[in-house]
Amino acid sequence: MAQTKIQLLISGLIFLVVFLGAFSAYMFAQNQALASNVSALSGKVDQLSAGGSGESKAATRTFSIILVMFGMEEEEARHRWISSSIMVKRGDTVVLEITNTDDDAVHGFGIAEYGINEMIQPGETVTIKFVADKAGFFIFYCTRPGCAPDHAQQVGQLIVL
Ligand SMILES: [Cu+2]
Repeated sequence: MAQTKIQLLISGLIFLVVFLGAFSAYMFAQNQALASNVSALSGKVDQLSAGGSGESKAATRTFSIILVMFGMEEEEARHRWISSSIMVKRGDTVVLEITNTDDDAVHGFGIAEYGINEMIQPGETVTIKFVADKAGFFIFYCTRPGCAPDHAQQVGQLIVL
């Protein structure tokens, strides 16, 4: 009886060791895949701006970001940043030309980690220039609470590789 329990315990332990081994191998492979995806993306950003040279040099990258309104009534209107996702390389100089197409409300544009907080009047375009010296994933958002009922959904992302 005692022997059966010990046998059961040992086979349980063996199973656990094999399972953990397989799991770590799987996680390691996932990590490698992610790392190679990031470096492939990084190369893509270079190609896009340098016309296919693939060289890794800091560049100036300009983007248009337009706050677009969907829906007729202000109460139901949905505001979205288009483009809502921009990607650069660390060290790049980023120029954002941001337009507020909402005729009725002032909106703002902020990226907390980069100390950016600009007010944009209805119909106005504001240009922001900064060096993307921090790598990571940053949310950009409207900085004018109360601009519209969907204020909290006025978000996008800056990815710095
Ligand atoms: Cu807003």
